Amino acid sequence: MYGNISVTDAPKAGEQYIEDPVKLAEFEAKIERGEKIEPTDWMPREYRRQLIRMIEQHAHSEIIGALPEGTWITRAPGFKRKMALMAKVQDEIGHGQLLYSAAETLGKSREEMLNDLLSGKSKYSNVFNYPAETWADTAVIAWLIDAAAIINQVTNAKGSYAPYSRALERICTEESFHLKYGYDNVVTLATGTPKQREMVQAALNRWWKPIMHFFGPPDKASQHTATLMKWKVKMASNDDMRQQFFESYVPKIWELGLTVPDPNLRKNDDGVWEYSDPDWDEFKRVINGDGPCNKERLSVRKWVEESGAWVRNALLKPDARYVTPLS
Ligand code: FAQ
Repeated sequence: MYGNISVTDAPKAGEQYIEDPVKLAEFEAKIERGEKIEPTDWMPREYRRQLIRMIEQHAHSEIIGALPEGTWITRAPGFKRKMALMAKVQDEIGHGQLLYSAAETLGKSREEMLNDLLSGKSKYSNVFNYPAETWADTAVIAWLIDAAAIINQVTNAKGSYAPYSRALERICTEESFHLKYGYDNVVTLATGTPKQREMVQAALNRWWKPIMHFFGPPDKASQHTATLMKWKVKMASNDDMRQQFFESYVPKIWELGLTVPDPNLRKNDDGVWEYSDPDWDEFKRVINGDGPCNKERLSVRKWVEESGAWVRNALLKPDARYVTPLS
């Protein structure tokens, strides 16, 4: 359907390319009017490159993001929690599917994207490089990481690239169930036994810093925000989304009698939340492959790719006869 486009049209990072000024002006006027860009419309090479980078990273985050919670399916406390967690993990993989399809409309094949994930060329969200040590960690992930993702995705669903907007709208509907499921788990633990309260507080303490990093570096250090906001791919800056998160979720955390591991976190008279620097050096290490679980996450993904290859090959050759490996 989109076979007339090639990713080779996209410039490499840092490469300067002069676009046709008339086409560029028409494109920017269209974006200014709030119109959407479809895959077959003309677009600047840098717009295409940026979208591939961002949507691909988002897709990888969904499939790698299923892993920390996925490890708890067999250990979920009770049948209902197990069913709900299984459904959530399946949803995350489905989001990956939607997002890879959206990125493919820009001309990069899924195989190429997955190869770039495995080789470390392409990033995925920092948060999924930390372990889910206890059941309470899954509760915090499902409540607060899904909350952070919803803030980002509801905002960017209004963005200019139509296939990404459509995917985000669908994803947000499902994520809002995840958030309710996560909140229910956190409330259960926070209003439970002293041991359960202790577990959920410890989990919140562990996840706070990765969640602060989730929204990306401060605006003054963000490389891509200016370009992405100019073309309405990103509809709010990293700092604005972080502020939105404080505003919506810190009061809810406090309401449950839980605390946030940042003694400087407070809302100033001007309505702006003040917070401590969340160690941006750690953020850089984690997103560049040196977090607590980066190697484990990629090795699981590699194993999945290899062990599922026969299924994909079979699907590509519907007439061939295969014997299902039994061991
Ligand atoms: N993690 O110039 P900026 C989910 C990189 S989905 C890793 O500010 P930008 C669902 C950035 O790529 C979660 N890397 O970048 C779920 C760039 O490096 P590059 C994912 C990060 O693009 C829930 C460099 O730093 N969501 O959670 C991160 O303007 C529960 C400079 O940064 C999305 O991907 C980070 N947190 O803004 C699943 C949403 N932040 O590429 C399972 C779409 C920055 O030049 C369980 N993406 N970097 O090598 C976005 O909205 C944006 O890309 C940002 C970053 C806001 C993430």
